[in-house]
Amino acid sequence: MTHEDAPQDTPAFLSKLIGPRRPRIALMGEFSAGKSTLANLMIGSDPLPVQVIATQLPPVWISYGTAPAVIVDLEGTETPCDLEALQEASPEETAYIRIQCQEDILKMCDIIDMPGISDPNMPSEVWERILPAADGVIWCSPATQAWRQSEASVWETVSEVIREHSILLLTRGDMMVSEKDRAKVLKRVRAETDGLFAKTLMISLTQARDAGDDAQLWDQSGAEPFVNEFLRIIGLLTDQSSDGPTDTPFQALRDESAGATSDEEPAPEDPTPEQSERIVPRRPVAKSVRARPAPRPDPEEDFSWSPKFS
Ligand SMILES: Nc1nc2c(ncn2[C@@H]2O[C@H](COP(=O)(O)OP(=O)(O)OP(=O)(O)O)[C@@H](O)[C@H]2O)c(=O)[nH]1
Ligand SMILES: [Mg+2]
Repeated sequence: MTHEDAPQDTPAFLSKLIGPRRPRIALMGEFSAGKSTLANLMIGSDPLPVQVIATQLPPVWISYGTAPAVIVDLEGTETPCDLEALQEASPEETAYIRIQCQEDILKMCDIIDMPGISDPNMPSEVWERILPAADGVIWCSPATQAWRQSEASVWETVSEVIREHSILLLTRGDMMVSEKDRAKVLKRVRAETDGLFAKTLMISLTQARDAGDDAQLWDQSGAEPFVNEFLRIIGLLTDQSSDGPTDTPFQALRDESAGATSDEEPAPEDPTPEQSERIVPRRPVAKSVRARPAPRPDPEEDFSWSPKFS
């Protein structure tokens, strides 16, 4: 079979995602598992309209920048869209909705908020076709009915390289009756998913969201170990660029950050000048908690971020 005869199963919109880029983390799980609440917790709710977090949409790809929202179709063609009218994006014809905002976490990675894996209103192709674009996944599963067969069978189809950069997050930790129950569920799910995720953790997204300056509630929510693991994975994904082939997107990003010039066009999903900023993961902290040293401190840059928890 010649190269020309090879099956072209990469959707056109994916082939158009070229150029330097940041790591991409997809938020996945069953319907109503907490994906959008997590996206909101990580990014901060201010720049995102209620529609983005409260309704069922095709994948919402959120990256750093100021470009207006667009609907990207399966060919990769972009159509400007009103944030108030995102519902008009037809799941069958939409690859993803692209939203940009200037929140610091988005200087480290793009976040793709996926529809639920067995949402009756969303054909599975809607999330299946964009999954190859992701470098890692945060899989949300409600602790009260954690890790169902339907979730396990989808996860089986995900490549090992993505799994190594993925977290299983048992949400609704606040709904567990006792500490003993929490430990029991965690133990069971960790045994069932052994080797399938970088880490399995329990969290209460609502407590983390509501913690604000309340360090105790933040600790209780289980958000801190999650943030640490998230930063570790982003660090890994960012570091990989130094080991991989020179034409990897991450390598291009590093070259730019080191001051090298590039002939490449800016990535279509992130055409802003901030593109070239060096990615230095720092420990995010709740407002009242003192920052600890960064894993890879860069004295020339004061780049840290503090997720919105209120
Ligand atoms: N008590 C509690 N409620 C939560 C938690 N996480 C999410 N919820 C609630 O669960 C509901 C669904 O959350 P979403 O974030 O919309 O879930 P989703 O996975 O994005 O749902 P779809 O996009 O419709 O598949 C919301 O009412 C959240 O407030 C949690 O940790 N604890
Ligand atoms: Mg959602």
